[in-house]
Amino acid sequence: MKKLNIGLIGYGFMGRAHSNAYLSVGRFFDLKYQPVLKAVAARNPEKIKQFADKWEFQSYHDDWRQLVNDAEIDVVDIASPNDTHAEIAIAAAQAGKMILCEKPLARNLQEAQRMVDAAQKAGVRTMVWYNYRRIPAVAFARQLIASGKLGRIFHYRAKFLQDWTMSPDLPQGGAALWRLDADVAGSGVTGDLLAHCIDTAIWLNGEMDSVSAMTEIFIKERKHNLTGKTEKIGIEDASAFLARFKNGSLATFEATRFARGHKALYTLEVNGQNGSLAWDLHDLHRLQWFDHRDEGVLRGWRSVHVTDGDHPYMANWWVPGLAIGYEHSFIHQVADFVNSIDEKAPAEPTFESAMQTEKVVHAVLESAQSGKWEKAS
Ligand code: SOE
Repeated sequence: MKKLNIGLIGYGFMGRAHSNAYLSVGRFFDLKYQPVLKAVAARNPEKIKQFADKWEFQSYHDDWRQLVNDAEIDVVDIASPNDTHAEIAIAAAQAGKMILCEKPLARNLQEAQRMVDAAQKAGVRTMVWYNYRRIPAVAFARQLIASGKLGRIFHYRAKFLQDWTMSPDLPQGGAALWRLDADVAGSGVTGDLLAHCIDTAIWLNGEMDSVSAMTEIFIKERKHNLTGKTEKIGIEDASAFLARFKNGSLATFEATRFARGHKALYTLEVNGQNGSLAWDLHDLHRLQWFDHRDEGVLRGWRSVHVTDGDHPYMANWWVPGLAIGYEHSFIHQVADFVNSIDEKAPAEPTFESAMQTEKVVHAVLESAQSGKWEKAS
């Protein structure tokens, strides 16, 4: 089988999720190319060596430019903090590489557009790691909606709740806490958490027309790990918005890092003319389904265990009834990307289609400032 040489940038939480996916995918999926962990790059020379050894990368660099300019690398995979995405992606496009990039695509709309332009100019394949699309129950929800089973959609409802930043003693900045530093992250929960909800929503229910949002920074200052000084916080701790979709449906979205007791509660619900569906990340292998066309006396919510060979991706795993988890969504995304190479249709979302999510994120932040409804596409 032909090899696909991967050059990964970043060794954090996502560096591990992606490395695991490249190593596992060929054992479970029939692939046109076999990913090879060719090189990994990050700033800290010691840590990157340890990471390369642990995950069996063939080489490592403490400067991502060496990896991007290596003629043997086919795919540059950006799993480093948000402030690095644009510079690396543009250099990778100019070097003619395929590019995978962690979400959100960039810190803001302008940076994201420059990435899209560079990739289009170079004619290179791209994909953004919105992994929740590849959870079998979520992919199954998409099949049900696309088949028309729900009929006309009236409502979409999503939330992503966490509580890990509630302590005022938690500092901002540096390796593990760059998500709290506005210069690095771009935005707070809007780009970090709502971006997932928006990506899934657009995929399931089409484009959004307009949004009306509110955001809040509950803790206004935190010590900065890099300067040692107490500095202003520029990222929102909570963000909620109302949306109108182009198909006429109404929606509510909420994300926060201040929902005490919740660690990563991503839930979504869709209500249509004939039925409704609901999904919860804490029970990710189940899809709740209600069909109004059922016989009246038997009508009720069904909890479908999405582990059958007929369910999306599941034929590649165990026997019916045995569940898979979070990390598998990344494996599915690699499988889809690798098998899209040489095909006309790209694996979604590409940089270009992820701009729809970037536009909504931008509109949400604008609306929270202006206090007005803002166009989202
Ligand atoms: C933040 O805590 C975070 O890790 C996000 O950055 C991820 O994208 C999300 O999937 C889980 O939460």
